[in-house]
Amino acid sequence: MERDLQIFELIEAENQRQREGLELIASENFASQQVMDAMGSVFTNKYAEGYPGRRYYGGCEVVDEMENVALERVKALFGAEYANVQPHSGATANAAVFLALLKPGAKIMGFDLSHGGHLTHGSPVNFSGKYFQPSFYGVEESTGLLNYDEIQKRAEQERPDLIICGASAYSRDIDYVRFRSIADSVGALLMADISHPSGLIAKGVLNDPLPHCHVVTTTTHKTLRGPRGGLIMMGKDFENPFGLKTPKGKVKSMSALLDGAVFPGTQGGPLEHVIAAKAVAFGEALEDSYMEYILQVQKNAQAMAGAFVERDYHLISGGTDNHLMLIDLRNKGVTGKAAEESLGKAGFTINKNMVPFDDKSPFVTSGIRLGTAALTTRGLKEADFIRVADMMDQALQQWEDEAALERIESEVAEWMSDKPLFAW
Ligand code: DSN
Repeated sequence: MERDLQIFELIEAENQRQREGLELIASENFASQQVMDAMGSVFTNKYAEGYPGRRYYGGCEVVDEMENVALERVKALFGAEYANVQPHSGATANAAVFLALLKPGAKIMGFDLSHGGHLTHGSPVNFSGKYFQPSFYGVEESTGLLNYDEIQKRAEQERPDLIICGASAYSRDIDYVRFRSIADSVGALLMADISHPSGLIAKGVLNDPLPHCHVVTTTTHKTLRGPRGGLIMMGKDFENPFGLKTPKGKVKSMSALLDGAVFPGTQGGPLEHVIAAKAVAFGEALEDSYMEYILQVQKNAQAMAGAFVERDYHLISGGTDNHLMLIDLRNKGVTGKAAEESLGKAGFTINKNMVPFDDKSPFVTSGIRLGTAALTTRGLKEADFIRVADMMDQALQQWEDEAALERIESEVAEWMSDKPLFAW
């Protein structure tokens, strides 16, 4: 069979695009070669519905061993008593948790998407807002921060069955102890979706939700730097505090409910090649070099945030504790959409983003979101991120000047030309 040049040429074009540009999308990263090798391995050929030791297919002995390694590594990484590495994505991990813990029509309370939450935390366009009754909390307009007294009041008004903490565009740490006390006070279960900061949480750089939240979900490809995928964990296999039942009416442990909700509840065959790549990434994250990487991600974010503030950019909450920042561009006379397009022409890959209390639509937006995880993987340090902020400022000041944007793009390509995607 001839090699599929059409697709492999496109893969090479994407490789070149990633190498020449400055990747600042907060949810992206560059996986190591061994993570990608595991993902492209023969495990892609194997069906393995079920769990290690209890599969619905023959020939699963090697898959079982590999999936158990993934489970042991991730439990050691997060200090978790329970993990399920099969969710195909963060969205399916969240869907499985809702299926396990809630009845259709149950009340959920999440972080408002336009304030930094996520689609799967109750958005009306998502399953979570269609099959459940959502309500939302947000940040304070004056500070850009979560106000836990207000969340408490909102929870008392709404009496949700499940509270979701965690966000995709919130640059500050989260008080999980306070969230648990709010959940307990209204009889709700508490789930943390740590998809964005999971790498920083794994290494103890941010607050740990596992001892406090009933369930924790995450993706594996953001700060965790693995393959695209999802993960569900519990710090402790809670003894089913609300007597939740299986469809057949049996009271089960939380872990049994969650496993059943992933398979057969929401998924069929697990992506064992992706699980192998997750195992490799968890192994990398257990190494000292990943600790250094995570500390550098945070230092870089602080350096870049400071550089933007010095250049009169309005950062929501004034700065960052993690790997990302949300910038309101209204004082700069450019929308998020125009900024994304112009910065793209200048060699920066970013995404437009709603800011809290935005007066523009999600297709236009007033802001942009930036993260440091990917460029830190390429080996950039604090001084480099100050240079990135300076070059972005120049591009934004000249956002309508095609020639200026082209000049900046050449400078970016020249700067990045000798930098590997994965430098650790
Ligand atoms: N799309 C992801 C992000 O960019 O944050 C969340 O799913």
